[in-house]
This record gives sequence, structure tokens and C-alpha cells, in this order.
Amino acid sequence: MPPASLAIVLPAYNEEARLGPGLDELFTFIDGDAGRAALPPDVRVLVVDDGSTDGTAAIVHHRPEAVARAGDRPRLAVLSVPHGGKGSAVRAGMLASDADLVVFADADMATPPDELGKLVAALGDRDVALGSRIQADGSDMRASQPLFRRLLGKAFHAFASVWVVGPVQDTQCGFKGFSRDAAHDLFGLQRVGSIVFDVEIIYLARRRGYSIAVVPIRWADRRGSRMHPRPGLALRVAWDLLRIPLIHRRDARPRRRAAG
Ligand SMILES: Nc1nc2c(ncn2[C@@H]2O[C@H](COP(=O)(O)OP(=O)(O)O)[C@@H](O)[C@H]2O)c(=O)[nH]1
Ligand SMILES: [Mg+2]
Repeated sequence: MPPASLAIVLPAYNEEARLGPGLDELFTFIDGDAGRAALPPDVRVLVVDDGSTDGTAAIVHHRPEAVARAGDRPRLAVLSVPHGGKGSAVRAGMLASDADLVVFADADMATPPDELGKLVAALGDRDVALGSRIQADGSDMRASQPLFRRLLGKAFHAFASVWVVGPVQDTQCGFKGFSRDAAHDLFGLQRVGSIVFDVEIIYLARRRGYSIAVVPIRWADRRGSRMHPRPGLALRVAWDLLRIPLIHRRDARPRRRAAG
């Protein structure tokens, strides 16, 4: 049976400036011919407002899609949670979504919405589809990031790959998709609320034997990043990376679909 519904979870922290244009771009694609051809018939968008102190939630309430319906659900809704970081916001959104397929994406549409079809296609025969900014020819979409972010990314990957990520080269791409069962299982086990949650989810997906597709996608750095590297964040990241294998030492289980 082809999937009937898709939920798109957008974590948002003080995104008053970028969320409106992002939602314009997203719904233009969903409602256009290309979106209708590539996506399941019912598409719902859930903005997870992570304790924003600006007008992020109001942006959602004022849109027409917030009163329209996809199947038996609003086309656009907001879930407000106390500020806990990107990982905890994504977890809340993924667990609140009961569509056949569940994707999370960045509110700034750093990955253009027309790439959603690639995740949906990959989920046709896999449980998990990981967007990757590294292309088949080896070129890297992260080249559009400022130099200091690229250097931080390299340091992060060097550290993360020692422990947990295996063959996945771009763990931090904010564009990942899951079958409903995989999403509820993996995000139900997730304990890390920081940006390290991506690594934790990949670690869990491999350990629990889900079939995983790595899907090269387009990506462009957008102005107005909410990520502010600080010494405290570096310590938090190091601690979260270290503890992943410890938290989940009892969370292995037999394979589901044949791994790919
Ligand atoms: N919930 C939550 N989301 C965040 C936080 N920081 C960033 N994000 C979201 O993560 C996504 C990517 O953020 P962005 O600032 O563009 O990161 P960058 O592209 O890596 O510089 C956006 O949807 C942000 O709203 C946070 O502290 N909490
Ligand atoms: Mg961004």
C-alpha cells in the first residue's frame, strides 16, 4: 500500500523572521503539480515552537493552512513546548505525528521543499532516509557555510565518528525521514535534547537493525542561523556524544526489514 499521509515536522526557535517565507515556500511546493505527484495525498506540517520568545507561534496561527484540513488533521499546526533544544523539539514533533511517513526539516528551508520527494521515494523500501549534503560525485553542499561552521562541522564529525556514526558521513543534515513505526520507536528512545540527537538517532537506527537509505539532497546555507556556538555548547556536545553508547547499551534488537 502506498503511504497515504506525510507529516513534516519543523523545529523552530525564534523563527519569526524566517518561518513565514519558509512556510510560503513549503506550501507552494506541496500544493503545486510537482508536490502532488511526489508526495502522499495528505500532507500535514507541524511547527514545534521550542519556547520561542518572539512571534513564532503567531506566524502559524495567522496562516490559512492552519484552518484547512489534510485528511482528518489540520494542514498546519503548532506544538508549543518549553525550550529544550532542537533535539527535544524534534522528538516532541515526531512522537506527536501519526502519519504513515514522518520527516523533519529546517524551518529556514535550507533544503528546498522539492527535495521531499527523494525522502518519500527512499522510504518506499527503507525504514529510515537520511538526507546528506554530500553528493554522489563527492561534492559537498556545506561549502556554502561560513568557514568557522565548516571547521566546527569537521571537528564534530571527527569526534562523532570514533564512537557512533559508522558509514554516515553527514550526520547533521536537518532533513531526515522515517516510517511511522521507525519514528515512534527511535524517537521514543531518544534521550539527547541537543544537536547531538541526530547522531543518537542514527546510532539507534543502526543498532536496532532498521534499513537505512542515505539520500543526497541540495542544501544552501541561509542567513539568520539560530545556532550560536559557545564554549558551553561545546561541552554539552562532547558530553552527549560520549554518553550515547552508554545510554543505549540495552537498546539493541533484531532486524526489521533487510538492512540496505
Ligand atoms: N527547537 C529548536 N530548534 C532550533 C534551535 N536552534 C535552531 N533550531 C532550528 O533548527 C533548524 C536549523 O537551524 P539553523 O539556525 O538554520 O541552523 P544552521 O542552518 O545549522 O545554521 C531551524 O528550524 C531552527 O529553528 C533550538 O534551540 N531549538
Ligand atoms: Mg539554517
